[in-house]
Parts: sequence; C-alpha cells; structure tokens
Amino acid sequence: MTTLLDAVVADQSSSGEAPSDGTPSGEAPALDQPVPTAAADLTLRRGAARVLLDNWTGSSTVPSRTLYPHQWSWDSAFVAIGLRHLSPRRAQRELETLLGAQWADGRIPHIAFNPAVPLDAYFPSPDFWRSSQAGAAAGAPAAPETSGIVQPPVHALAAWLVHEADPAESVRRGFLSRVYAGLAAWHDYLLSARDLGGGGLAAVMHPWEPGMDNSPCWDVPLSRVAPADPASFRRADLDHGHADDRPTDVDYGRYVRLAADYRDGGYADGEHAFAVEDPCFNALLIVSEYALARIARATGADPLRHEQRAQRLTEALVTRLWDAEAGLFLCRDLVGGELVRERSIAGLVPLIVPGLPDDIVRALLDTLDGPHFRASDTGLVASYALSGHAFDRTRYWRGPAWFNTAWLIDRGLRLYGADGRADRLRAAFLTAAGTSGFAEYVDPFTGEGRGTLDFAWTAALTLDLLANPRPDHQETAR
Ligand code: 9WN
Repeated sequence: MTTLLDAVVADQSSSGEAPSDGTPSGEAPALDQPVPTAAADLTLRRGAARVLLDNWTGSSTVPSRTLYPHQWSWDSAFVAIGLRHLSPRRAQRELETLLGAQWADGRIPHIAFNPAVPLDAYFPSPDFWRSSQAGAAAGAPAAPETSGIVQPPVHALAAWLVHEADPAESVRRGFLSRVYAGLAAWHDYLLSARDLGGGGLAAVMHPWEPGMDNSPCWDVPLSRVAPADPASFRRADLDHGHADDRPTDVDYGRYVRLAADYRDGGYADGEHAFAVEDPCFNALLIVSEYALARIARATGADPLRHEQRAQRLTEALVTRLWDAEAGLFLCRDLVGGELVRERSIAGLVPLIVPGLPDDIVRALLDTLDGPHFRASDTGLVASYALSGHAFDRTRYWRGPAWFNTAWLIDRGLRLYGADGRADRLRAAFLTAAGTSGFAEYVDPFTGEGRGTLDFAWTAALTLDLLANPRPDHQETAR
C-alpha cells in the first residue's frame, strides 16, 4: 500500500527538477556547514513528512506531541503551508478545523483545545479559559473550548498558498468560498476591536498574542502587571521544557494575571493593562490582506477593500512603528505611550510587506547583516539582537533563532531581490532543521536544537522550502 509519506517522496523526487547543490548564486555557502545535496534533501523531506504525519490528530496538527498537545492558531497556518506539499486536502482541513473554533466576534483563538487531552497536559487548560461560558457574550462557540486571546494573522496567506498547491481540488471542494467569510471577519475584528491605539494598526493584549511570548519587547509593558499568586496555578510547560529555555515564574505569573483579568471581563476588548502594536503581527496582517484580496477575486467578492486596507495598514506601520535610528521597526507600548527601544526580529519581519519605501528596505537589509543581528555569520536570524542587553542564547524569544521567522525573512529577501542572501538563509535553515531534529528553535551561534523536538512548523516550513525554493511573489504582492 502506498502511504502518504511514500507518495510525497516519490512525487517530489521525480519532479524533473535539476538537482540543486544549494550553493547560493555567486556566493560562498553559509558557515562551514554541509551544503544540502539532492540525497540529503530527500532524507530531510522524509523526516519532515514523518513529523507532520506523527503530529496529525485526525483533523489538525499539534505543534508538539509533548509540550503543545492542542491546535495552535499561527502554528496551524505555518503547518498548512507545508502540509499542502503532502496533501492539499489535509492542509485545507487544518485551516477549516481552526476556523471551526472561531468566535462570532471574528477572533480566531490562539488555542483550540482537544477534549481528549487530559487537563493537566498543558496550562492554561480549558478550565482556566472557560471560553464557552466566560466568552459567551463575545461569541465563543459552545464547542470546542478555546483560549480567548489570539495569535498573528497568517491564515489568509496560508489559505491562498494551500489553494495554489492544487487549484482544481480547491475549486472542486469550494475551499476558498468556505474560508473567505471567516477570514474576512477575522481581519475585521483585528482592525476594529483591536485598533486600541486609534492609528489603524491592530494591538496585542497579551505577550502570547504576537507569538513571541518571552521577547524583551514585553519587559517594560509587562512590568506594570502584578503577577498572579504562584500557588494559584501549576506550570505544565516545565514537565517537558527545560526551565532555562522557558519564561521565568514571575513572568508566567504575569501572563496568568493578564489572561485571568481578560477572562473575568468576558473577553471584552475595552480595558487593557497591556496593549502593544507589534510590527510582525501587523506585517502579517498586511500580507494576509493582500492574500484575502486574491481570495476575494477568485470567489467573486470585492478585492478592492482588502487591497486598500493593506495599503492603509502599510502607511500606518511605517508612520507609527518605523525607527530610522534603530534601523528596524519597533513595538509601540500603548499604555506607556512610547516606542519600545528593543531590537527584535519582529522589527525585521516587515521585509515581507510589498511596497515599502526604498530607504526602509535598504536599512532593514543593513540591519540584518549589521552588528546587531549578524545574519551572514549566524545563518538563521536571532530572535533578539545579539548585542542587546537582554540577549540570552537559550531562553526562547530572547535570542534563539526560530524557523518560522527565517521562512518569513527568506520571503522578504526574495521580494526585494536579495536572492543570494535568501539562498544562504535557506541553506542554513535546512541544515539546522535536519541536524536539530526539527527543533522548536536553535542556538543562534551553533544551530544546536533547543525547546522541543519534532516541532510541526519547523517540519512544515522545511517541506515548503524544499518544494519551493523560489516562491512566486505574485502570491502576496499587489
Ligand atoms: C503559548 C505553540 C506556541 C507558539 C508560540 C510559542 C509557544 C506557548 C507556550 O508555543 O507559546 O502560546 O506555552 O509557550 O511561543 O509562538 O505558537 O507552538
């Protein structure tokens, strides 16, 4: 019997593409690491496919069987982008399952809980969030139970890329028509209820919302939050993750306090002790608005409003978050009223936004390879400046390099014609993914794996880079 794994490996290896030695055009390979070969690519592809098959639950994919045993929002979008190379049908299902957890106010929750998983397997668990009760007024579904916060809006981009993997199958199933209304409502929610600063950008209300939970960018905004009593909760993450890699107990107490207060206010978006405009979150919203315009065009809806929205968002991003002196975008702390002067990878990801002014693109490229990130030496890009006062090579989002941000920067580099640098990043990505066992994140200097292994988006984006070394930027550009 031919399995899904056999099928994808056979399909990809007989695609007729000339074998690539992975050497960037006109440039030396990154570091002294082994350059990927066609045979190594095949091994990597099999390993990545195996992770996605093992993490599939029947209707969606868990980021990790141990540390993260439910469905996470932006993880699922990245997973769908890779899964489309194994099974476009399954990738569609991934996104449709997530949309099944969407609230009537439009929010896509950051976790959709699997009721078969024991409550003590992950904290905060469904009995903490109590979404179907506490979120009823905001439109939480009766089932599944979900968290009440959100994560970055990568979903429309993912839906468009999934469609493109097999347009005939997508049309046959009416995939785009099935997801369009939900995705449009999601963006509407972000640009209405979450425009807390009134400047046309979406704000995050919890450090878990931008997906970079422990970033030094949150240290000042979070310092105003009184930690919850440590005796009131039990951290399940330390059962599987190493304490040196994970947030401190004090910060965890603050995360719990913010989430509990949000829940106790019925998940209404008015009051906020923590409110930040994050450049990565908004850049992803822009790219997803462009993808939504394509989806609208393909389904007979109006693409114009999405294109105009993307343009307005781009202007707001530049006006509110660009900092020429820092050479990258910064977060804006809406409670303190100031830009947060920390250099994080969130400030480089907007390179994926089409139509940025030339001077900003040049500055972003310089910052990437300059003294703060030294991307040409490190291979993958650190999550926080190597030169930063809070840099920590092990603690997550405070230094380690992640694969989803590398994938986004790869796209940004190609969008602006820096293909040689993108090729170098791609080679470093594939080497680190394979040698680390598809780690959640890696040491930015050595590429040594940290966090959990067999991490779903690492595997998924590996498949995507192997299948799609040079993405067509028509996908997201105007
Ligand atoms: C909280 C699932 C998620 C990712 C986040 C990552 C981590 C959770 C945690 O894992 O966050 O949402 O418990 O640390 O920071 O980006 O979506 O993979």
